[in-house]
Amino acid sequence: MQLNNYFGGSWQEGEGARYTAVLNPATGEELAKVRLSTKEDVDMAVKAAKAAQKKWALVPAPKRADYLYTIGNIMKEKKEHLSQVLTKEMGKVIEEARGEVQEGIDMAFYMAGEGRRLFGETVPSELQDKFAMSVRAPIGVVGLITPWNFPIAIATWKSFPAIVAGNTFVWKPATETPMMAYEMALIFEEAGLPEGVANIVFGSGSEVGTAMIEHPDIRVISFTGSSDTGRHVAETGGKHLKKVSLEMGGKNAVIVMDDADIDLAVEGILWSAFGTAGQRCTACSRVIVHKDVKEELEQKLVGAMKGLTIGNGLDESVKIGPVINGKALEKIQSYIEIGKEEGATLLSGGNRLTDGDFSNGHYFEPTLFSDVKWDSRLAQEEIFGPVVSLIEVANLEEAIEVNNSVMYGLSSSIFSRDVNKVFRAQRDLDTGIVYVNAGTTGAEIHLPFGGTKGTGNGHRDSGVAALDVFTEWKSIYVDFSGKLQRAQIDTE
Ligand code: UN1
Repeated sequence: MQLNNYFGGSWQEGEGARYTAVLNPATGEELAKVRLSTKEDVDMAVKAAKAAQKKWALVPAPKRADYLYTIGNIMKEKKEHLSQVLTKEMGKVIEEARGEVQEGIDMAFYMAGEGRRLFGETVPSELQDKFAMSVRAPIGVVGLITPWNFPIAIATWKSFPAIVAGNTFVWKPATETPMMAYEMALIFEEAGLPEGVANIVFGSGSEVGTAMIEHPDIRVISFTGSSDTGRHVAETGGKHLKKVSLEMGGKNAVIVMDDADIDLAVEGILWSAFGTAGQRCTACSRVIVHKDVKEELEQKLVGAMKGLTIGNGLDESVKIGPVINGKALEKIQSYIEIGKEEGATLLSGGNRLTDGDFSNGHYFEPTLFSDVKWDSRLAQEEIFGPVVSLIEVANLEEAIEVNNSVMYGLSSSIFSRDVNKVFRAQRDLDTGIVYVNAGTTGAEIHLPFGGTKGTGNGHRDSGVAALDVFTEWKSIYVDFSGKLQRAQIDTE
């Protein structure tokens, strides 16, 4: 199978194009070849998007939304197929793949509902016989750059609000997960989405991503990915005066207080730290624990971790799948060494799995370090793998301070039965998402998703906030007095 650019409603075969292999991270099997697009390809995709945009913007929003209802229904019908492809391509276990596809379906119906809202504002004018309002206007052609860890959900977070708001888009999915983009293109076609509304290019961030950001006809870049790439997107976007929305890393913590339900906390930590093999921006990678319950938590966590089955995510009994590729494995391994050098205690895991069935995939044991210093590299840097650091604290104030000590601010959580502690924590934890008595993952699509500090640049995916990225506020004054009235001028 060969995956090609998709624009103007058709697949672009292209002579002499370069391709790279898409590999199943669980088995090493080649699933497809994906085209490495060029700057010229980006230009053609933008042309197709631009040619379609004016007409698309004139389609009334409730009618644009009808396409999203159809898309959501097709995704529902294809849910199992999409989940299977997702697990094969990305590695996450099938139960989580189904969850991710569901997230996309939810987004389709949620944003379809926005087609009948897209609320603006009417406000009184300071002049008599003058009407003032602000409406959300489409922006034009928007660029979407999405990561491999949530190849379908994050694509829907960006493309569906773009569609309902009257934009057309050029989308560059991660090179590791182009098959999900191919599947989405098939769904767009089946739904009858007009040609040129959805356009897809593949390839590297440095070549294709940069060409998108620099393209004069792309007005918005919505990016989710690593902090390093995000910084480049912001710099290049800034130079070209683009509206840039960034969603980047996390170093999310679960706080466990001395009055917490420890068994519940263990479940929350396991799910949010080791689900998706720790490859979520929202993954728990620090546990900040009150000293009085540290030992109990350690024992229970180590015990529970032994019960986590590792393997190919297509097997329903498997809880932890592979990580995405060899490079990710190397990075994780390097942090194991860093942790040891920094004097942390390795309580469980720490190794790559290479025997038998594991030999062709990229498997890493769930790993728990304890006695980690809050300011060590292990506790401060994003690892993006199944590695958790336990940090001991003496009280809530210290827990909050440690939580806030990292450069990121995506998600945080507190386990406590004390309502005063919980309310103090939700106010003082400096993250865009806070959970009480639940792990750090599992955000729902109708609430804003994003983080403070180094996680982003103030924009949000999901929820009604996503529309702020994909619309421009337009203020309109209608004077029906029949004479020239001047604001701010004292005419008395
Ligand atoms: C991500 O890891 O980038 O909140 C997205 C969650 C999921 C989305 C994660 N709903 O964990």
